Amino acid sequence: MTASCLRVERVSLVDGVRLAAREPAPLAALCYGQVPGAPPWLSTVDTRVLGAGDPVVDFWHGNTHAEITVGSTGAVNWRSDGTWLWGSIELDETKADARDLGELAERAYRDLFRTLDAVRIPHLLRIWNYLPQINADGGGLERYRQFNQGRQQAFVDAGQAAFDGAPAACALGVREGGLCIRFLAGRQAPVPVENPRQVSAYRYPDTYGPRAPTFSRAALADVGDEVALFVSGTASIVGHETLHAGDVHAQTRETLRNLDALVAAANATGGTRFSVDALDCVVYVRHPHDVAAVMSVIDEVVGAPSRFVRHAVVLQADICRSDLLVEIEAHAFAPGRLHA
Ligand code: 3EB
Repeated sequence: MTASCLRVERVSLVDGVRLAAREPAPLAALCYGQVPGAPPWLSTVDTRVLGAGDPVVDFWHGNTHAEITVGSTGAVNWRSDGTWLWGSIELDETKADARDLGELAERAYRDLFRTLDAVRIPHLLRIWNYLPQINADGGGLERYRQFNQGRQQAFVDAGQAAFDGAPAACALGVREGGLCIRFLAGRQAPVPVENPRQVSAYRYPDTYGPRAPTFSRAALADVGDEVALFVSGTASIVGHETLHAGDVHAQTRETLRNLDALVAAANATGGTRFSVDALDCVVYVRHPHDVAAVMSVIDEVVGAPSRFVRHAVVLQADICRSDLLVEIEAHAFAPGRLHA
């Protein structure tokens, strides 16, 4: 069923530059790592690649036979093959005259929802958020908490699912640059998945900020005769509390336990057979000197020969709670069908 085909091809930047010239053009190219003078077809995530790694590109391919329409709606640059919609927002905070990061996020998300209306692809599946100075004080409130205020407000104002049914997401901190948001939307509502070990993020108590973060722990979507799994940023949180503050080994183990629980919950929901060792992941590490420790735990628990380890992208980034040292997000495809 090519009608809703979607797949991701993860390649090195060097191969990516070569492959970008291919026809048909991909729906999107999300590049992890710093690329001075990045070509316009690359959506870059401006963070350091850790370990021996070079920048990596995830090519998102939609319907190979459909023509790609390109447009912009407010702050959103978007591409669509008629079935899938990829959007990219970059807002320079120093130039936008927003009161704070919350107001900027609210505007960004307002334009995001206008884009879904304009392109008529209504359902958000996955969002990538990159916030400059995520843990810094924004004038009485941490900037991540301000972001959460504006994000949730925009969801509510647009009549979008801000609680149950929210899309999968991640929110990481980058040192400099603007507010950077990427998103993938489709024609069918995703099936949200929560982690039984964790309080849903949209139900976090207000000790983590006046408005809760807006995301589901994971989302499932039909993609032809396969099911796509989008795993949100996952960290060492049990219930709603951070565990193992200051212990990067234990945080990595706890994060992997959460991924296990989440994949089991996804399989129970969708009748699929995803497994952690076959996920394509991105590992965010706060302190570059922790990368060896993080990877040694992952090697030991998941297995060094696994696809998870072989395809892992390891990046330096700040995590949305200042006591979190590591966070892992992922996607995967497996045979199955959610909706008849
Ligand atoms: C957590 O579980 C860790 O604000 O969009 C993970 C994934 C986290 C997404 C977001 C935040 C977000 O709360 C942080």
